Amino acid sequence: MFAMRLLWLCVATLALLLVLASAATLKDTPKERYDGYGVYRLSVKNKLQQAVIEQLSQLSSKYNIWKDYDEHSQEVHIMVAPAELQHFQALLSLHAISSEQIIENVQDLIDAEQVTPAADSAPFGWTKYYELSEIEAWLDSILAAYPAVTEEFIVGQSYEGRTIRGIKISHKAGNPGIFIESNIHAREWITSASATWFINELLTSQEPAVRNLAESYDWHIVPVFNVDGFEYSHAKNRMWRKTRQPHATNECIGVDANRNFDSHWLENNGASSNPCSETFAGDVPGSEPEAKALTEYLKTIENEFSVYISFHSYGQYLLSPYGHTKEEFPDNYDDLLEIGEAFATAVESLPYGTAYRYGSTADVLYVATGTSVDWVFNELNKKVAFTIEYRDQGRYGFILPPVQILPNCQELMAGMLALIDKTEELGYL
Ligand code: 0X9
Ligand code: ZN
Repeated sequence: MFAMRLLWLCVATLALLLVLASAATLKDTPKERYDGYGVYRLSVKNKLQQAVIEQLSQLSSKYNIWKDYDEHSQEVHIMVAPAELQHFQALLSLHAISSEQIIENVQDLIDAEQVTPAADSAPFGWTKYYELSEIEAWLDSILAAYPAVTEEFIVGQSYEGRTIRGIKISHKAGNPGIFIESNIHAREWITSASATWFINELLTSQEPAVRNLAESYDWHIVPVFNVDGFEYSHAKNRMWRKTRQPHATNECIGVDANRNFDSHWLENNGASSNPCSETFAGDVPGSEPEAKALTEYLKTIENEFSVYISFHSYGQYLLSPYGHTKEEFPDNYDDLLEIGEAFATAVESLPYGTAYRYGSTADVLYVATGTSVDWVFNELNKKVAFTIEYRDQGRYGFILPPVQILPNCQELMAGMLALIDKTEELGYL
């Protein structure tokens, strides 16, 4: 008996040590640096050029796709390691691919992103970006401050054992529901900054239109969905996109969670089967505990929401289904376009004049399969589901300067008010 207890104690201590050790590794190992890394806008005119870039993007330690090829812009944004530059330039000229440098030194932007106003001593705000623990502490304070109208919900656990948390804001029973999922892509930091701002507005704004938004709908909001990836993007690698689960015997870690859902999974080249690709779909649909947890959770609250929105950056788009094909469009595509137009017009009418394009993902951007939005639309049969791709169009890309957080949030609110108004007018809410 005593020996048994001792054995258990040893096992428990060992497990604790392992957890502590892995937590320590993340903090102790140095951060990935991006000195001299440039980002280039390539103009891609034919299939051969497309194939060359596709090949480059497989060399994941040297090249990183920031924005995939789309037929409208006929552009790719790609980050290149300094040691590769000569080879890269030679390849471009060999294949007559014209290019323009849009970011000279990614590390400079990462450094500048950390410089925040000295006067900003508030515990939480929207003039800087916060880590997961800070966002969670803020969420706790909000839940404590507004107990009558807020409630925490748990989507599930991540691969590394973190809890994926959400907040429900409800002023009365029977309200139609809107679900917001944010930061499924780790490096898209503006998405969780915008989600927390939006939560705060719903709870504190005195504007009649915002009060109406807050009180007439139930909001289910997950500010940071890809918790492992987000933590990793802060602690280790600012440019991390995927989840953190290792796959097979491969050295490349993680899956594009937004390709891992069971809707046209891995069809039509809308994702990659290569574990080193930034759009790796996973070994099977739902291979990622995060994606699996979200689908299970959404099924349990299926009757509690009618609109689904996923926050991303960058590019300035409001994207609707389908992602898997541009040969077909949803039955209610005209309505989705009308909602898109309302959103874009409202955003553009602000003094910033920021232009958003709208339409189906596959038509306006590129074919993407196994996305959360398409799963909700196709499998849960929710008729209004969108992806918002926030600022900008490549000047800063994923490293949107903190001074742009608030302007981006104002655009979100203007767009969201118009989106919900139009959705209601068309009878979906
Ligand atoms: O490729 C993606 O997953 C999204 N773009 S991003 O640059 N943020 O990675 C677009 C996905 C939108 N598509 C659908 N939800 N169908
Ligand atoms: Zn994204």
